[in-house]
Formats: sequence, C-alpha cells, structure tokens
Amino acid sequence: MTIITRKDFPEYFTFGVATSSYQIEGATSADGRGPSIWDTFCREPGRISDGSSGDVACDHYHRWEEDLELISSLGVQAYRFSVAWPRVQPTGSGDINPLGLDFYERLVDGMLERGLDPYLTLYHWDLPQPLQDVGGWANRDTAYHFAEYARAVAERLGERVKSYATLNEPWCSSILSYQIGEHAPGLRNRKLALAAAHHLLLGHGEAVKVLREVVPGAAIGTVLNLNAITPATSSEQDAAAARFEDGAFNRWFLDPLLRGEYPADVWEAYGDDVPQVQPDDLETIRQPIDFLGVNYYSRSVVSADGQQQRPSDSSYTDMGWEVYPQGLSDLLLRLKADYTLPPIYITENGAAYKDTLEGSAVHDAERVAYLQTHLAEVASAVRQGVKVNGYFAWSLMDNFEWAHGYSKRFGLVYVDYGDQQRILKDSALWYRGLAGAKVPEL
Ligand code: NCW
Repeated sequence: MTIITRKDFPEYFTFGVATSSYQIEGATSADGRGPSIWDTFCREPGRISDGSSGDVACDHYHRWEEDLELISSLGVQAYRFSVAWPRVQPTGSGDINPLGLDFYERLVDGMLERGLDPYLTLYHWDLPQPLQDVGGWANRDTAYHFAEYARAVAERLGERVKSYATLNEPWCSSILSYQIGEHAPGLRNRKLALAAAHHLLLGHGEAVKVLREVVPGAAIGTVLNLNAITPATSSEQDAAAARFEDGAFNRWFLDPLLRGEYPADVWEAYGDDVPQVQPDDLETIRQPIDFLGVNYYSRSVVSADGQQQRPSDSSYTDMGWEVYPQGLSDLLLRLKADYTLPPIYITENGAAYKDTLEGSAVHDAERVAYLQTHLAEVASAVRQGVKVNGYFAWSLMDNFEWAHGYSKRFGLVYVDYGDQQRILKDSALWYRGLAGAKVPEL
C-alpha cells in the first residue's frame, strides 16, 4: 500500500469531516422543528432494519460544542454539515422559525471561532413532511419552496459560510426514495422518481440563483454520488449494460448540471416515464457552479443480465459495498475528459465496518486502509491534472445510517449510544496525522 502524507496534496487542499442533520442531531421536536419525511418513515414498521429513528441519534443538537471541539482536535480545516429544512421552515413553505436558524448560527460561529471553515449543505434528505403530503419532490412546487428556504438560510448565515451546496446525492432522494423505495418516502414508481429527480435539479438551479444574489462571495455548488461502473466481461452486451447503468446513475445528473441536457440514450429507454421539462428548466439547471462535490464509495460491476456482480477477489465493507479505490481516480479522470468541470471536492468517502470497542480504543485497521488507499487515488488524480480542492471523510462519527439504523458505523469517532460518549477510533488518529500535519514548505 502506498503511504501518503500531507505533501502528496497541494498546499491549497482542504481536509475535513462530514455529517448530516438527521443522522446526528436528534431533538426532532426541539425549538419548533416540524416533522420531516424521515420522522414519518421511521415510524412505519419494517422500514428501518433495527426499528430505530433519528429521534436522539448522536444528540448533536445539544452536544454541538463538544462535537466542534472534537472536530478541532482532529486538526482538520473544514466541517461539512447540513441544515434541517424542517427546523428552519417547519411546514416547508411560509413562516420561518428563527429558533431553527439560531441553532445553525451558533454552530457556524462556533466553527469560525475554532478556525474551521463551514461547508453547508442545504438538503440532505430531511424534507418537511407537509411538502410530502402534497407529493414531495414529485411536485414541481417543491423546487420553488426549496429556493425560498435557501434564501432564508443564506440571509441569516451570509458569507460566514464559505461554501453552500444545494443538494446531497439527488440520486438517493429521487431514485432510491421514489423508485427503489429504500429511503423516505419509500415509494416504488419510476415515473414519480424521474419527476422527483427533475424537480431536485430544478430546485438546485433556482437555489443557485438565489444564493448568487444573497451570498455572492460564497462558493456555490452541489453534491452527487457517483459510482465507478465497469462491465463484467469484455462482451459487447456487458459494455452496453454498463454504459446504460452509467447513464441512469451518473450521467442522468451530471449531464443536465454540466451540459444542460439529459442523456439521450437513457431518455429514450425511459419512454413515457420521462419527466415533464418546461422550456427554461435546463438553462436554470445548468447554471455555472463554483464546485462539484463528489461522494465516492464503490463501483458497480454490470452485466447484460441485469445482475450486479460481486468480484470474488475483492473485499467488501459492512454495507456490502466493494472496496475499489482505483475507481475514484478513474472516475475523476473520466469527469475531466468528458465535462467542462468546476473545481471538485470529494465531499464524502469512507466505510462502514463492524467496529468493536476494546477498553477505550477501536482498532479499525480496515477503515484506515480504506481511507489511505482512496486518498492515494485522489492524490494520483491531482497529479494527473484533475483540480480537486479538498476531501471530507464520511463521517465524523457513527450515526443514524438511514434504513440500516444504528447497525452500520461509518465514523472516525465511535459513538456509544448508551451514554453518548465519543471515542476516537484508530482511523481518527490516523486522519489527524495526515489532515492536521503542517503544510510542507514547497
Ligand atoms: S446511503 C448513502 N450514503 C451513506 C449515508 O450515511 C450518507 O448520508 C450519504 O451521503 C454514506 O454516504 C451516503 N449513499 C447511497 C449510496 C448509493 C447506494 C446504492 C444502493 C443501491 C440499491
């Protein structure tokens, strides 16, 4: 394994850690927060594998100062977090709840006091339930409500926030949520899913316009989950299947955002399920952005029979995701070849493993190897000319892993859910050694 150090990355490179609101905050009815689709979903029997919810999670809403101290202690320069829309606007439209904004203002000021750059995500999946009651993202109005919510956040937090991302992983909040049914609202309807995806993209574009007006000095962008996708064999049929999967998973979002068009091959295959696109929509969606956030975890090996292949010589994380670091540099180089790109941030990368607490230590050697090998690929892509400005480890700490509840641990920091103790895993100590190192003199 190549050993990487701080000097394998450019001086301007930012290292950070990432979380999201519903996964860590808890306090779901504090200070006027309204219900989100995840509150509802978690109460439906069978949706969450351990029957849990984000009601308490890491209790970050009350422990945010301790958590900022923890982040500081890792020596990182930045913290990526998300704002819960139902705290700021409990019904998703209309009245703003100042107490919700107060929380994020305290948090942002707390970061600045500690020398941490705030990287804010406006939507990491916790849609206000009243919007779902009228169709959620399948309803075009949600895109416009989202832009108004973005305005409220930006007007309060302003340019103290260095970076605003509109969406996290719109594939998840559309396809995984409205077609596959694994995430809230748990529907199984491709037409609705594609409408949701379109309205998420439109909401992104509308929010970018608002943010340009309200916080012109901030960096404004969005975050996609992109997979490395490879054919199972060298056959023509498998290559075509991989190309289609890339279209449905990656290009369906990349092409509208960066080229102002949906990929024609996939559009055609979707037949009557394609979304209704109004004349100016793609112009709105393709507005220039200052960065593209890439969340990378794994690859898909695709064959013409539609079965996901699991190469037997690979290793897998506790999510069942193949560990395939090379996919990250392949993906970055492919993005550079195929698109006119803004600067990239790796806004998430990390792994769930079955951690065990031994005394006050967690020896998570597999996670250290995962991070190390993926970071080596980032460094390699940078050397090959891809402009990557930073890397955020997912996640700061163990948290509510959506449909898996608390059964999957992604943290650099172990959370004992019994007493809410935070314990640095070996991976946190390793990351501190890299991210907290002084930038070498060049
Ligand atoms: S589930 C998911 N994740 C994890 C989550 O904790 C985080 O909030 C997300 O941003 C870790 O990072 C992201 N991503 C979904 C990836 C696609 C899974 C494909 C499933 C196919 C059925």
